[in-house]
Amino acid sequence: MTITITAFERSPDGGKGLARDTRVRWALEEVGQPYEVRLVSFRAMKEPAHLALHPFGQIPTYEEGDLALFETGAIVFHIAERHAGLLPVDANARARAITWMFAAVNTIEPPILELGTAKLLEGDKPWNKARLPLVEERIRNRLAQLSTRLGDADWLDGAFSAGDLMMVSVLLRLKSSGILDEYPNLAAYVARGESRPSYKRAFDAQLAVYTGKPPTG
Ligand code: GTB
Repeated sequence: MTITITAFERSPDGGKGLARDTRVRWALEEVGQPYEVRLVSFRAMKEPAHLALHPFGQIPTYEEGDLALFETGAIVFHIAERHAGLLPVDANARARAITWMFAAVNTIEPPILELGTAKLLEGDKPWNKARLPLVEERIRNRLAQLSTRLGDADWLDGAFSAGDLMMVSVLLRLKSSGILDEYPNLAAYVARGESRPSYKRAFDAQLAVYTGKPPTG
């Protein structure tokens, strides 16, 4: 059955791979599933046809036969459940990998998103100068804890899993802030994720949308 995802017709990040279709593309590449992409404009995202797929009018969505999903955590989990390669077979190890998926979107991602909001949408507010360091501090607290847990391991719990895919995807958003580099083991962890051939294919595919040129790999 054909898998179709949606992505920005024109990503505001200029193809840096920060829009959330990249993590879905990455998961599909990891498990070797081909997929098609339907590009949507900001206007089309708010129209009934897209809202029927995504109640919040966002990308990405995931369609496979009569199944339609939204929310990247749920989409990546679905891919990982249906295809080998992203979740361990052992039941306890599998549960732990799923826990890391939730930790990525529930515990690590929220303060990182707050930083984006504070910088991009609230820069002109009189209280922004006082708020920004507080948001950055919340991120540092979480990164310090995550850094301690990762230690000198390659991945969060044994072999690379959907938990790492989600965590690396979430942390990538911090690269331009410089905060990630304060935690060398986390910076190396993200670089390890980015160096996976499946990530590179996903990255190149989303970049090709922006440049209009087909991926070279
Ligand atoms: N919780 C949802 C999920 O994980 O699927 C969040 C989905 C979401 O935020 N989608 C964004 C969207 O559709 C695109 S990824 N936004 C349009 C809208 O809400 O109207 C977020 C994103 C957007 C842009 C950049 N960027 O330019 O760097 C990075 C990330």
